[in-house]
Amino acid sequence: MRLFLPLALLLPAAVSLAAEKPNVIVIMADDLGYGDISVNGATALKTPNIDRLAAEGLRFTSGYCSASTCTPTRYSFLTGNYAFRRKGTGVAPPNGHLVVPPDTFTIADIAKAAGYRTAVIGKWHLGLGLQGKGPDWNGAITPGPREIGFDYNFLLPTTNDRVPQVFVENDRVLNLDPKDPLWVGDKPPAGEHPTGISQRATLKLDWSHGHNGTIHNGISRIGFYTGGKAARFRDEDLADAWAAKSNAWIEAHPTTPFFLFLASHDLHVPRMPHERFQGKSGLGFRGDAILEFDWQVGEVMKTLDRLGLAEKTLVVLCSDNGPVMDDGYKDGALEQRGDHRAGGPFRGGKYSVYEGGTRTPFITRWKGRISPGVSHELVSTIDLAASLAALTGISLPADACTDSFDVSGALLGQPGAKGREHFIQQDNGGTDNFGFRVGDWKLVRYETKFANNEIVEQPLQRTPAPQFQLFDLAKDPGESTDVFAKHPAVGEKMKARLAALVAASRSR
Ligand code: NG6
Ligand code: CA
Repeated sequence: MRLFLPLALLLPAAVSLAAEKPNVIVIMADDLGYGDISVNGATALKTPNIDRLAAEGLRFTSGYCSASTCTPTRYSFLTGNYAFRRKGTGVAPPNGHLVVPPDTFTIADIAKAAGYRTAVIGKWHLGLGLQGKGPDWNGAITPGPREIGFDYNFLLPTTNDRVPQVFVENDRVLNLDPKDPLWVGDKPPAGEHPTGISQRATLKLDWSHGHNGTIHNGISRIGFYTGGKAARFRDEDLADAWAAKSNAWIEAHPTTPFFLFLASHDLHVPRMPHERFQGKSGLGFRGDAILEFDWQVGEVMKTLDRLGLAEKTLVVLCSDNGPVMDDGYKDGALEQRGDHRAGGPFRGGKYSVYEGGTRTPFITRWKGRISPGVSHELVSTIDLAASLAALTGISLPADACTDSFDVSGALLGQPGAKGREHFIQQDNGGTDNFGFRVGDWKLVRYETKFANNEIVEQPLQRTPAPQFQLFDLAKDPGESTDVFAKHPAVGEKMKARLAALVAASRSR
């Protein structure tokens, strides 16, 4: 009896939870450019699964990640805070500590507060372990995702051009033999240790810059490691691992609402797709990795269809930054690109605050709830936290998600619903270079007076640039004509507004 009463009282809530609150899957690609998918105009290759997602959902023409490198975008997606507000959120090194403080109220905490089960599967690249210590590779690797709201995690701990090539499941290196401990360092170990410099002739994928440390699977990396031989994976098998783990996790409890952050490693370097995708795009391994990513999207959709969950699940497809060709390995991306334009109509790519650095594929699908179409509203991965809170009826603590706006109406394509009014784009860490979009105006601010990777279809460049530039994206989406001198009042106003938003502790 005593048990019966609370259960009976809980029932209506549980029923309405299942009826109202969608499962949420955020599929984040790595270095996928706006123009890399056929639904956004690519013709050199086809992405049928992503195209189907778009045909059944909403495709955004102004969907952004918040930074043009990986770690700051992911930090902001999880926390709803601009990464430039917190030091140490630039690209994380192999032994980096967890850059999200465990007391942060994250998007995973929002999902948990709403009664969801939560998981992150795929590339992490936000550091693990305590500040000053980093990950204890041979012990319990905490704090990590479990300390910031994820019930389950299956990770590539850094990014695959950085060491080590092992999976972390929850807080342990998977399949680690204690008799063969894993050592990770930023200097080579004492004694004979083959690297991309000493054994360059043996590599199956040669490096072009950096990436000449420890060799694993014929590919040299950033950083050094020894041991953990039984735990090491093959680069070619990463996508299969993400698909298998995601499907298994979804299938384990399909009736409890869930939040899954599925972070693919495609198409980050070293691009080493599975053999069944190699050579299939005709654009080299970069194009083949796009096909592999598209396949992963298809696998998730198949699972949702099989379990009858497509009508109960909001799928968000996005990228962590814009495209890059040669990012450190000689994989032929530049030479074999043909007519393919990875950034679509936009200028700049990864590392850039021009549009191509952050304006990336962005698609939402919730069958039966989102009317298929195209949206020109401005939305960003940083808004997913506040939007999820709104969708699930969770009120945000005042000091949480300080730069995340509730754009849930725009994400669901509700008539008249608006996206953001303004948006700050950053490159890596720091408060140097910004893009700032207000309506169709775009201010570019280079404290460094150098633009990074402004022409994606060339080797990485650092080009001298004026400190401030203004573009009218309505007329000039490719940011080719600086109109600051023509519209000084607009430019000055945006300079001041950007400076104020950067100096403030929040924008929400
Ligand atoms: C850069 C690396 C690049 C890539 C990037 C991070 C060199 C020369 N370049 O420092 O290869 O790893 O960091 O990419 O080492 S991200 O998508 O994870 O942010
Ligand atoms: Ca990236």
